[in-house]
Amino acid sequence: MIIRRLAAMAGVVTAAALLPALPAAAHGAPTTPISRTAACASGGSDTGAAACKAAKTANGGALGNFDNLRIPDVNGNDRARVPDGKLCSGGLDAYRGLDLARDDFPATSVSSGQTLKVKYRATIPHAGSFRIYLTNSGYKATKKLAWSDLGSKPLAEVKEPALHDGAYSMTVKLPQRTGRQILYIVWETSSTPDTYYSCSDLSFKAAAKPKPTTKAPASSAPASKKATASPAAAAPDTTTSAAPAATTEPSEQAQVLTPVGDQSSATLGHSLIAGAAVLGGGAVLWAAIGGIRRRRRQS
Ligand SMILES: [Cu+2]
Repeated sequence: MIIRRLAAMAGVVTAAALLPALPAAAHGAPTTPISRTAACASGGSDTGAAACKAAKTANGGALGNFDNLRIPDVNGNDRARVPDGKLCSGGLDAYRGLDLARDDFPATSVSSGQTLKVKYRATIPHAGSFRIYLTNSGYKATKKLAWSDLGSKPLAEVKEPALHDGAYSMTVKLPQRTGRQILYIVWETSSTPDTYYSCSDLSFKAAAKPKPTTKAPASSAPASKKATASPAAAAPDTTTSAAPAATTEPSEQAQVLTPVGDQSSATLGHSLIAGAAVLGGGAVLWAAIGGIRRRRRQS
């Protein structure tokens, strides 16, 4: 009898140990400007971009969950833990396709000097701080991202930003850049051991050309307006390498993403949720085993 009870208990403990791997393992990633994880990885907005398809192929199938690119116990030593050339994947196998050196990952169109809104979707909020880096002007999208591309200091450091509608909101002023760049965001949480990494591709608009100094006569104003309007509007767009479909509207992105337990409070870490899952699962299993044993005794 004692042996049977012990065996049943062992079964519950084993099953409970497997449970945390199932749900509730979801945390966060930037949706504005859209990150490679949010654009390409599982549970993201599934943009279907060619770069995302290539990333999945390079990964040998599906990528990991968009909000789960994290490494435990980094404690601020990002450069020691994340290898050069693997910054976008954090060096994690499940995301290695995101390291591809391509200039057509879904990108956000920005301007030099712009104050950029950053929305970091928190499927499970955690206390912590963000370090936001931008690639140097010498960065080339044809090379895999390395730490030397980012400079020694982040563009911005934000501690405990406000959480609005399931996303941390921050702003960062963009310096002078041209063409393709990457906003590299590190989220070091303090309520869990994890640090999260992400690459958001940016496409800087070409600087506005100085207006031609020749003034048209006043009488021809309506005609010249029409003539200059369309070429001027079309010209800057062609300088970005992203296809029009690839540049994404931030507000739409957030809605497409599938939230997982996004209403949990900041203090309620995923470890607590996992713990609850273990207890709940254990109770269900215990009841089930009890039922089987009772039935066996009756027969
Ligand atoms: Cu988490």
